[in-house]
Amino acid sequence: MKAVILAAGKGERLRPLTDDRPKPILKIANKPIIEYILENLDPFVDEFIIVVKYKKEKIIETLGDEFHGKPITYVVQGDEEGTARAIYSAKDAIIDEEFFAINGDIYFEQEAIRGLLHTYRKMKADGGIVVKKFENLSQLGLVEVKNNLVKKIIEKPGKMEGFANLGIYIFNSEVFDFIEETEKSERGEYEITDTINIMIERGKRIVYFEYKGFWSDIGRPWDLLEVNEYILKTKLKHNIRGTVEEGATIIPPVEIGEGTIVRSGSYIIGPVKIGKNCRIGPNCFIRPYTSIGDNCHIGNAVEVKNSIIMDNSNAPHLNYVGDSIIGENTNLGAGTITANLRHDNKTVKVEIKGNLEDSGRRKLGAIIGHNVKTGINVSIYPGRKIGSGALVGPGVIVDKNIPPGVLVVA
Ligand code: TTP
Repeated sequence: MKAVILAAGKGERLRPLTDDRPKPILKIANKPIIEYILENLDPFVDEFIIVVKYKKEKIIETLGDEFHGKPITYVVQGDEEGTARAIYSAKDAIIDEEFFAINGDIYFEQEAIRGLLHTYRKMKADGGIVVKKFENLSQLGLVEVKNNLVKKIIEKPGKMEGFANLGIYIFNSEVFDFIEETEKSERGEYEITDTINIMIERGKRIVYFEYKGFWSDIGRPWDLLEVNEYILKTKLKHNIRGTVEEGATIIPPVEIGEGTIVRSGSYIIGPVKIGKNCRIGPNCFIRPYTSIGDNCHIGNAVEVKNSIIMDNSNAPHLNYVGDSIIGENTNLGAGTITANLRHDNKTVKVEIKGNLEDSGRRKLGAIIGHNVKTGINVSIYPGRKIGSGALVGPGVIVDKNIPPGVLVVA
């Protein structure tokens, strides 16, 4: 059986982290999002088909042409947008067979795939979808069900309780005929949920599997923190491969990669994951739910908590990084501080595609892109974004988002 993974989207809500790369290769707990999906599919499939478009070279470079010995075929989505067109791009690679189709930007447990396949086979259905009960479906798709079958899918139905569409499907090749009949939705895209509604109207039997485990649709920056926390909390095993100097304190579970040195006076409270060839300390404080990539430097008098720091980035002297995300190849100047809490204790709002959105989090720090440099004593307000390639001069107070590639001086 094959699996089609949709990875052609622009990931605009995740800017600046997607300024120069597609969302599925962003790392959470030091592994690209898409690799977790491939791992979940691995026992059930013999070939992966990845639909790419936006910055496609970066996905191909990251994954190569096989995963766990199984071939990966890349297909490029055409000009028309939407999940239905994304799936249609795989038509020539799927001849008269069943296949999984999965959004390339979600995190879930393998049980979702196993349960879907089992239900689909048992019911001899024409298609299937994974659902999960939510109290508030406003950002999700409502799946109405009756007599073990899907009745209808309604996009963003508002604040109500019900089964959400998790973006995990099983089809056979006849779905391509129904995609050809699918028209553009109100938001100007061809949606696979509309295709499923057409299939149901024509008497096709679409089954659902109710999944009860953790699932996250990684759309906005704080979703990365939520998934990072979940992975570290539930999967991390204490494993020290690097060197820990005498006088450093490590409270498990902490994973430390090969070639990393943790110097004296550092205090690390797990769950924390640190990649390869990092320099940690002396005298730093790393608190739970922190992932630090490869080749990073966390130096003297630096505190990091509940954050993601991607490969080749440094917080080398006198920094506080709290509830923040820092992209690759980024350097914080001495004294660069992220604020992660408002004085009025209100939840932090973040500008997403021009609209101010409530993250729902009382604590949220900075979202810093790739290849950024901040000068000494830069102070960053909660929920502010710094675009990739930006240079932020000494003493700047970042109270507004900074676009990519600009120089900002105090
Ligand atoms: P979305 O999350 O709706 O889109 P996106 O990833 O581009 O993000 P944003 O809205 O922030 O720009 O997409 C759901 C999944 O489908 C995701 O895995 C990307 C994929 N997709 C495609 O492969 N092709 C497409 O044309 C679209 C719209 C999405």
